[in-house]
Amino acid sequence: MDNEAPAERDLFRENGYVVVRNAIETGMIQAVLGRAKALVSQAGMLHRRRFPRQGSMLPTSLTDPVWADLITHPAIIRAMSSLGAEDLHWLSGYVISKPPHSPRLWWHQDWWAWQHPISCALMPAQVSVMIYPAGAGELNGCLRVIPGSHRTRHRLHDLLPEAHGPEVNSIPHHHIAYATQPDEVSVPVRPGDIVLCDVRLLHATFANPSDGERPCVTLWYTPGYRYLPEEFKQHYAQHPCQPNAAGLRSLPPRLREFAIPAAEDGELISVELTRTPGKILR
Ligand SMILES: O=C(O)CCC(=O)C(=O)O
Repeated sequence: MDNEAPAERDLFRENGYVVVRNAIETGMIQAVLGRAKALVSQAGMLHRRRFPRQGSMLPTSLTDPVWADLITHPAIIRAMSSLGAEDLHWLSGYVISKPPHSPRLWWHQDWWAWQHPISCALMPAQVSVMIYPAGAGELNGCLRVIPGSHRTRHRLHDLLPEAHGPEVNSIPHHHIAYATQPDEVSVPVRPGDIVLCDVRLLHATFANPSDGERPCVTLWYTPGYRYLPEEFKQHYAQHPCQPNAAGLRSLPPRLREFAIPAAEDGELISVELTRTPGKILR
């Protein structure tokens, strides 16, 4: 992997995503699949109906042994360092289980501070790692991405509703937010593969017309915590997936170092949430 690092990094910088094949061993993938299925089976109908296209948004945490092993998995850390991560911390993570017979997920990107100059950095403030423990293909809802859209304006940027905003689930099915794009690339994966995505990348999924769930675990990391502006550090420290102060103290040191350090006492600086890129993205 070390010899490949520059190639991985160049691909990630250019396309906004990279796939690492066979990164996670079968035993770990089986544990992840079991844990994801258990969480989904416990989730009530109300939760699942809130996410008709994703299927669920069930939080993971560093205090759960399976999630802790996945979050700190050596293959993920290696992949992140090959992209240039210098001070890696885990932000959050969710089980997103796309239900049988569910429609496409809309095109969106997940960055939330487009007003800030950090939005133009070569290395994003956040990188997601997506693991599909049962695999995923075009016939059961795998990922679609628009390479390069993390740093270059795309016509969709001016046409999409706010990602994860209140109206996004009620856009009509013929809206461009679901449409096949001439420059899209599909990302089929096998169970041990991992997909690393720049938070700014436009992505969507195929529909899942199959009879089975298509589980995904999305883990969010910040690759350069020490370089983040103070208000971003404070924002991340308050994320509900992060352990509280007592939980943080109870973690073994190898896990604690992956958490976001608790915010220091003092004035809290608020961060504006701007989910749609303005002129900053050319
Ligand atoms: O389900 C997937 O494969 C991706 C989900 C996603 O992009 C999201 O929920 O923001």
